[in-house]
Amino acid sequence: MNVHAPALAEVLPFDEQASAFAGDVIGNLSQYPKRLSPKYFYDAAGSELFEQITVLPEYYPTRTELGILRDRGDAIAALIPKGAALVEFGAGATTKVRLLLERCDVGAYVPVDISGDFLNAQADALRKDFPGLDVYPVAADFTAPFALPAEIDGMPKVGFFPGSTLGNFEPHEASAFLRSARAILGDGAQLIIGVDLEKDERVLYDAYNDSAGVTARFNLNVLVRINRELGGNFDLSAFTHRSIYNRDRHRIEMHLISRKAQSVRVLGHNFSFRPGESIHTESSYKYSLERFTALARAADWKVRESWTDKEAMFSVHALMASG
Ligand code: AVJ
Repeated sequence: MNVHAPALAEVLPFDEQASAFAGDVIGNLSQYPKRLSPKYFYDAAGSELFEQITVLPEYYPTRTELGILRDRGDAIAALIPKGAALVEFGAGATTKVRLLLERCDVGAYVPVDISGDFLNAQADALRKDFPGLDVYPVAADFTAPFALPAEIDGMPKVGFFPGSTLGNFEPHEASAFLRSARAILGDGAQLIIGVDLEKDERVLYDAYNDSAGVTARFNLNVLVRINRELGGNFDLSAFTHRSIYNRDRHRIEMHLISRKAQSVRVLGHNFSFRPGESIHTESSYKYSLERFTALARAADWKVRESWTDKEAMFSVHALMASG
């Protein structure tokens, strides 16, 4: 469902990103069950909360993936051809890519992210620490097709997609993303990708229900953002954070549960909630090595090498374009 421009013009300096956000929110809250896309968690406050999540004792993915990139960094870097263009899908903190850049001789680094401001700050920091590295930031939503900068034409391409962001996609979207990355990077490309693994349910549960309540604030922040950017009137105290592991679908689900019967207005639309009704705000799929390999193959990638930590909590894969 699309929001009409005149309805938005009253509340917002109208631009494309705001309009996509508005359209998604109105459309997704109009459905049953209600949902919101996890890509909207990451405004400035949400990105800061996510950084806090990554260092929580219960949240194992970030530190485990960093451990793999450190311990196996030389083997991973050895797969990256000299002079390759390293294209990072969704560039957050630069900690992970630095582990690769320190170990290989790339021709260019291309961070792709929806948030342009963040990208430029990050590009400047990298240029300072890696003098001589050509950085070509691309401000784009990497879940849709985008063009690579002409400067990297002719360089071998290596994609980098850490953080198990793939887990946020529904299986059909994950497969579409892998295909689109394959098309964007082209023949002969590689993709280094971090994927969170299925494991003990208690460990999964705790990682998304931390005792300090940071994940709850992260989840609720999307309502704060709707209130601010779309003139919504969500009462934060009337919603509770809940994460559950859905075993049949191999995924953590985050929800915001309405504590009471209530009605909320966003951009002139009314949304009513029953007591206990949920907004499904995120799915975080957990893969087995077999299911990930099958997914990659179906999207014309071949698994060249895979690495996990000792306890097989998290995995990093080097894929090669096939087909
Ligand atoms: C950034 C999508 C990998 O799913 O673990 C962390 C986001 N959500 N805690 C994840 C998140 C709640 C995270 N990803």
